[in-house]
Amino acid sequence: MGPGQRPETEGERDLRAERRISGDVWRERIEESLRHGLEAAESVGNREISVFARRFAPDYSGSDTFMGFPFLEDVQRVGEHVAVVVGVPYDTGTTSRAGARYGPRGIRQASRISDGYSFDMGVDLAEALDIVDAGDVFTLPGNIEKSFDQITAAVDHVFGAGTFPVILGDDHSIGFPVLRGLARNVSGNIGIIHLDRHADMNERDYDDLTHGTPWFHATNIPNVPAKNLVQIGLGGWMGLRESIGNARERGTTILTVDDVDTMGVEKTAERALEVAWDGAEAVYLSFDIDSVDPSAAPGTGTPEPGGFTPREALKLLRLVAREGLCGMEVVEVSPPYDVAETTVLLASRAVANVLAELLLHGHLPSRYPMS
Ligand SMILES: [Mn+2]
Repeated sequence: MGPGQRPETEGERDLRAERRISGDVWRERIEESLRHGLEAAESVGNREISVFARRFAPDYSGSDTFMGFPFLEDVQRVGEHVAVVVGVPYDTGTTSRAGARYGPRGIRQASRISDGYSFDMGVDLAEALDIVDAGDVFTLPGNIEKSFDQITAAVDHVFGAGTFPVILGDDHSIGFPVLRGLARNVSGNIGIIHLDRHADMNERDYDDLTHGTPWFHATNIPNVPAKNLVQIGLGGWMGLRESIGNARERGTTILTVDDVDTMGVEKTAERALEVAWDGAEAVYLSFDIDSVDPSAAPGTGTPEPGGFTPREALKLLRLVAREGLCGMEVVEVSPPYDVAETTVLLASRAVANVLAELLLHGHLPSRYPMS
């Protein structure tokens, strides 16, 4: 209860939560910056600032890892960490507006405006989570199959080492090679929670694999059954009919934006979790930024008016993360079409929300007590 007899507000709870954050990681970041970056000029009163910006750097400086998390130079050592950010700069799978190859760079840059603390979630990601940024997968813009092999190898490596992968995309074609990398390391079935305006379930798009084809091929993997694929936010005027036919035939679960309106975000999340976890051992989250309305997320390859508000999407992402996830991706972020960093900022917040929710519910280990 709050002061007097009324129920405690979220704000009051969050004020208490902040006290549990240790600050150890922040101090280490400062010490390392001072060791490597020289002590600041005498006139600078704040002695935590160094001459050369190192790990403690202002958000406008050039150092670009996600939220300023440590860069992992040697990916052989990824297994020493709980979670890892992996960029996939790639857009050869786009069929309309290209530019998603700049997605990872844009998301990282926008993420730097935060150093990892959220008041209303009561979580400091930098303090709580042992997470590193491994940089980008080396993709080959001229060849989709070779790029897919590179992506599968990267996901297989980090997930096989026991580290939670956060994939910054890229166009949605990577859904298939990412699942291929995960599926090798899971003995049971993997469910997929997929937020999108499009079904992305063609066998071929034009004549090739594109960002319209990932789930057709992913659900051909024996332990990635279509019955555990739930697709949320579909609608508008760009859904390829072949995809819809394939979704019907294979028995995926589709919830439109109107369904979410009618059911509410909480019931939608419940339904999504039921479907994705039905007999599954793990669940993967695929967040296509175009599931959010283009007024709030204009920087994307195939915008479709009528999508979620950022508040709906962020809440839905939190709710579906509560039962745990084996990894996540944010895709279709195309900075060249963005306006005032709206889209890249939202993408970075989506990642942060999911990571914080996983920590709060004990699905990723925290370095300080969450309650
Ligand atoms: Mn889409």
